This record gives sequence, C-alpha cells and structure tokens, in this order.
Amino acid sequence: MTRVRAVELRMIGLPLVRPFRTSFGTSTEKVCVLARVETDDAEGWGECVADIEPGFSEEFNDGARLVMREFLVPALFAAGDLSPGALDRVFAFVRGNPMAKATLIDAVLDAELRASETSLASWLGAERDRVECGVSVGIAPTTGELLEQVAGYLADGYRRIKLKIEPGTDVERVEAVRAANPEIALSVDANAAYTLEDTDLFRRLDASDLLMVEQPLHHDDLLQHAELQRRIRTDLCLDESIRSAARAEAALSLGSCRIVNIKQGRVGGVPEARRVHDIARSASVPVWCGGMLETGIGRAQNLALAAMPGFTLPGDTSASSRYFLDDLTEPFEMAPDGTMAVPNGPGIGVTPRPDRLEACTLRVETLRP
Ligand code: NPG
Repeated sequence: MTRVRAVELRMIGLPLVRPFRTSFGTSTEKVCVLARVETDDAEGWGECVADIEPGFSEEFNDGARLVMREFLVPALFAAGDLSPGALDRVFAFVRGNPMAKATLIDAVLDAELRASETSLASWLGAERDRVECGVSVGIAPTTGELLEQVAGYLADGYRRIKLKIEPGTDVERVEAVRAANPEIALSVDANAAYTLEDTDLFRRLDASDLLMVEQPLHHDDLLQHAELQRRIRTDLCLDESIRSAARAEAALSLGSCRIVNIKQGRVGGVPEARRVHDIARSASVPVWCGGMLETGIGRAQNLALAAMPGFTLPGDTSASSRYFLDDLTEPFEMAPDGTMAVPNGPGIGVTPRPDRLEACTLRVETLRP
C-alpha cells in the first residue's frame, strides 16, 4: 500500500538528430510530458507518449497534461492508499485517454517497484537480459538517401529495418531497399495511410518478402484489416488499432493481424501492455515492442517489456543516439551485435540526469493534495 504525496508534471523538449517523417507528419523535436510521483516510500517516473499534435492518436501533449492535472491526479490523491494494480479502477471514470493514464500508472508502478527494490523487468517476468533491436526509418527525401540511411543502420548492427511508407513513396522504395539487401529482416509501416482499394499495391509488396506490413488501413479499424489479411500473403501487424487488451483480443479473433505491435502508452500503461502480451501469447501470435521516440525514461520501460517471452521479434527499441545527441538519462547503447541490455535496477532502473532535465524543461508544475 502506498500513498501519492505529490505529482510533478514537466513538459520537456529535445531536438531529434534528424527529422522523422511518417505518413501523418514530420517531427524535428521530441516534446512530451514527464510525470514524477512522490509516494510515502519512493519516487517514480512516467513518460507520456503523446506528441505535439493529435496526428498518431487523438491524444496530444497539452491535452494529456490537462487530463492529468484536472482529472487523473486529483483522483490519485483522493484514492488515498493504493494497492498495486488499483489504478485502472481509480481512472475508469475518465473514458479513453490511455496515454495520459499510462503516464501516471507507470510512474506509480515505478515508485512501488523502487520501494520494494524490484526491477520492472523481473516484475514482468522478463526472461532475457538483452533484447534485439530494430530501427524505424522515416520517409527519406530520395531513394538514394533512404538506401544510405538503411546502410548506416545495418552497419550499426540493427537486426530489423522498418520503412515508413505513404501513398506514392512505397513499392519502388521497398523494392530498392530489398534489392540492395536481399537477406535482411525488412518491414513497412503505413500509419493508416491506405484503404482496401490499395489491395493490389499490397499484393505487389508480397514479392518483397517482408516480415510484416504494419497498420496499412484506418487507425481504428479491425474488419477491413481482416479482409486485407485474407487477400495478401504477408503478415499484417496492428499498431494504432490496438488500444487495449480487449481490442487485441477482438483483432486476433477477427483475423485482423498475425503480429501485434505493443506500445505500453497506447494501451494505457505497462500492466495493460502485459495483458496484451498474454493474450497474444496464448494465441501463439508474436508481439514486438513499438517505439514513440521515447527519451531514456520510456525507453527503459520498453526494454523491460521487450524482454518478456512473447516478444519474439526485434522492436523499435533503438539506441539513444538514433534519436538524440544527448538523452535525458544516461544513453542507451546498442552492442555491435544489435542487442541492448535490459535495465535491472529497481523500478525502470534509470532516472533523468538532473542537469539534462533542467536544460530540457519547457514548463513544470507540482501538484499536491
Ligand atoms: O524508434 O521510437 C522509435 C520510432 C518508431 O516508427 C516509430 N514510431 O508509428 O510507430 C510509429 C512511430 C511513431 C513515432 C508514432 C512517434 C507516434 C509518434
């Protein structure tokens, strides 16, 4: 049992090493809300995966901050003594808003685990101390630049390349990367940019022997993905459409995908992500850990998740240097063999470096009961 004494909400901003372009927009900096909770026994950290604009999902930074400040944090204070795992119920009066909820759920969980000197990875039943890393490559200005970037990431050791695609910048690019790299594990991510009318395009992609096609259709759809999956050979993977364990169950029973991308923030926190993992595992469906350009705080959580037994494909868990010149925490480094160590200290195992935290802070407020 623990009581939350204070919550600090901090908006931070870090420049990205190169612009990251997807079918829904271009990011040049990482801006997000960090929550630091103080309990009776410890402090804990959570990172909100919402972005500046509501492009990936309807949540966005300022909205998520308000939902936390006006609704979730007061509910946390009013709840008094919390037993682990009780937060889903405490927050149930707020519909949706999984990213805002995840930030606080993960921060309280981190504090609880730090207090009991347990690592997040061991709490999750992680079975590995290193995980395989993939990298997500944004839409490049030209095919030549894309090939160059891919070659650089392969030289770094990344074990799976994921190409962002959008209508007009898809089949030829993928074919060029495949021709230059016949053996690599290659996938594509459309971020919901296509419709069923594009079935022929996906049939052409079948020839590139992709590991998966991620979220080709509408961001909230399950039925049309099931139809597309029947029409093509390549495995579909869902990301945006999987907003909870219940949606994951529905997707698997409808045949909407054969692989699931798990992002803890998109499903409402690490405990719900674990439930998605368990559902997929009992259906023998492979999962992998997605990324949302997290700082070291979110990256530490992702690595712990990615070490669970059902995470059998490399995730978007890249090294800090793929995103930032100087991360908020000590940088996460990938070994030349394309693997990264899972943090094993109490909780998420890392904290922001105080000087970096200060330098990256755009605004901060502390809430108390
Ligand atoms: O390596 O963290 C990473 C980025 C992986 O492609 C990636 N993320 O659609 O999955 C996505 C995309 C994303 C990034 C989505 C930022 C939303 C925000």
